[in-house]
Amino acid sequence: MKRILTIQDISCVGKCSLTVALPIISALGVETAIIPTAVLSTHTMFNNFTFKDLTDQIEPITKHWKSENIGFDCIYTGYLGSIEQIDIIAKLFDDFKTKDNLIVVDPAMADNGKLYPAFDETFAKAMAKLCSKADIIVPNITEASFMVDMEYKESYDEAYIKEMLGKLADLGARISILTGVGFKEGSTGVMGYDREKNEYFYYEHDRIDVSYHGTGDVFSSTLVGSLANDLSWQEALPIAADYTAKSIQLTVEDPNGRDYGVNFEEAIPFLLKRIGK
Ligand code: PXL
Repeated sequence: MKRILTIQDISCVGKCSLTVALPIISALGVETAIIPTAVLSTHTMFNNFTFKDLTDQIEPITKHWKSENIGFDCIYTGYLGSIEQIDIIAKLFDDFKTKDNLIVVDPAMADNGKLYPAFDETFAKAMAKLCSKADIIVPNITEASFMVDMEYKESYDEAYIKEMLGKLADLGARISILTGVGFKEGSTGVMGYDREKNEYFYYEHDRIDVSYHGTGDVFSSTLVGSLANDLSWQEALPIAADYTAKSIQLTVEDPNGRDYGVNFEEAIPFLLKRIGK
């Protein structure tokens, strides 16, 4: 069984970050080790959330793992709380990178043209530096625009997206994947670019016109879990996109649905069927 390490906060209520990554990656039959970077009562879109920083735990945890010879097939980072934390995780990448394992960075820090409340442009530049150490990066268009200094656009053409992917590739990762890319009314999708092969891949699907938190985490967790099932990134992208869309659809259809996150739980059977488990 493959073993993934995912590093992100645990928002106790909110259906994002670790409370999404753990169940999804585990459901895909992959061992999921974690480093919780902070404990929050809820995600940061609630008011008055509590926040306990755990940065000082990261190095003791990894030091213990080193002494036990514990390694990982993949390291996947999501929402991170501070530049100090990013610097420590950059060092962790150096310590745990092997010639075969995969580093995936989802620079979860912004959406809909705006940075999340806790972040500023200096943080976005630090995240861009972390992306330069990854094999695969998974920003949305807003996050990419902050990292590569391009104007954020709500409507755009393929040339804009390809320019953005080119600039993301220049950060250093082999594969750059942009989420939330739609070229026509009623559609959205994901476009990836493999820098070494100079290859693009686009997957488009129907857009459900609602916005929930944690959908990026559902997408990235599914991508990472699918890669750990030995799928190529081009095979994994449609699965991650379809599962995220299914989770959104179930949330919209559920009269008792939570508006702070999506119903990824009841979509797990769909995911397993989609991946052939
Ligand atoms: O899903 C991204 C995310 C993760 N963790 C925390 C968040 C958010 C988005 O707002 O606030 C704490």
